[in-house]
Amino acid sequence: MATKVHRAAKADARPLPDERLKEILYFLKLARYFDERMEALYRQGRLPGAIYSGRGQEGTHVGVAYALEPGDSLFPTHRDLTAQLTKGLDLKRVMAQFWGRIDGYTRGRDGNSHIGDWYGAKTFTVMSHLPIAYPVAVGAAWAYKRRGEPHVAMAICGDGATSNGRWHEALNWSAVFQLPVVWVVNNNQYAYSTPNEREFPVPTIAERAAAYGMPGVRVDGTYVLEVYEAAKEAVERARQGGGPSLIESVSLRWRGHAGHDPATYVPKDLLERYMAERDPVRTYEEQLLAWGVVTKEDVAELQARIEREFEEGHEFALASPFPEPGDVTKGLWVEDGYWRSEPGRGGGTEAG
Ligand SMILES: Cc1ncc(C[n+]2csc(CCOP(=O)(O)OP(=O)(O)O)c2C)c(N)n1
Repeated sequence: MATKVHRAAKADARPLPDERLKEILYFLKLARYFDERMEALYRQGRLPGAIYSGRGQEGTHVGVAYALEPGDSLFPTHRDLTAQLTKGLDLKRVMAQFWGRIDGYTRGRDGNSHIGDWYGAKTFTVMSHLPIAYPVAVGAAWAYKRRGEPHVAMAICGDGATSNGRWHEALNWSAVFQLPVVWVVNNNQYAYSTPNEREFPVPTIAERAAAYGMPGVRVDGTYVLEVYEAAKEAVERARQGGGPSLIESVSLRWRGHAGHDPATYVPKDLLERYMAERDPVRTYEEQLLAWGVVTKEDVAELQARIEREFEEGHEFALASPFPEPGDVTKGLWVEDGYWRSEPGRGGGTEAG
């Protein structure tokens, strides 16, 4: 069955130079391949810990993160590893993390996507309590404003997390103080098994922005460029002192909450429709082919590169040692006036 290209393939519709459009394709395809391979390894019993698929949601993850500059910060959830990779996380260290090894971002303390890289990619470590990243992003954005720094904070959560009081407090505070922050809701239409109509009494999440006096927009999360353009506009508005914005990006996840959840609560015909007609990776690839931005050979080369990088990451992870039990408190504390990012290796940031 032929797949529809989402938008008319018009030359003047390209929002970015070709090289950057190709880079977005790289991140989308990396996300999909990583997700599929990690699930296969998990099901074969070769990957310990937990996996949280973002399949079908790649357009949101890549689109929002790609709109940030290196000095901006991202406050993600367990679901947003692809957004973190787009922001600059190192694939090898991510894989070492999943196998609980010392080269992972938490140096072997965890075995899943509860990670971040504050001093490098500027992504804040994922915390379980949803949507706790939102109030922490308020703090970062407030600091940027008070110090006069030109940075923007962006936080992501799912639709279910918007029912938690912290979500509303964060939006309210950010609007009262006109903070440089972008609020992203990655709406996959279900919070675990609870559908949107049981989560909130208004038709969309985006329209809740009006209650906090900020712009709210609803975008098609299966079309990465639509997500990117909305995010870019919100990020630049925040940077120029225009305050916070809310972006609701709608898609449908192809997998359940985590590796153990078969998601039988999602209607089969809805899922099949999304998979056949609104695959964010395939439709974007087809769009770039239609625009002449890539050839079929370029796409094959990109795929081969991604598969090679995955294999290298896997080998790196398995070769990395497990942590020593005595390392458990290292890297968590100030030692000799420095925050230690690496146990006993020095080179940390001076503690204030
Ligand atoms: C405060 C809080 N309550 C419950 C949970 C358990 N929990 C983890 S994910 C999840 C579903 C969240 O749904 P949604 O916010 O839509 O995000 P999604 O998982 O679909 O990306 C729940 C209830 C949690 N982590 N934090």
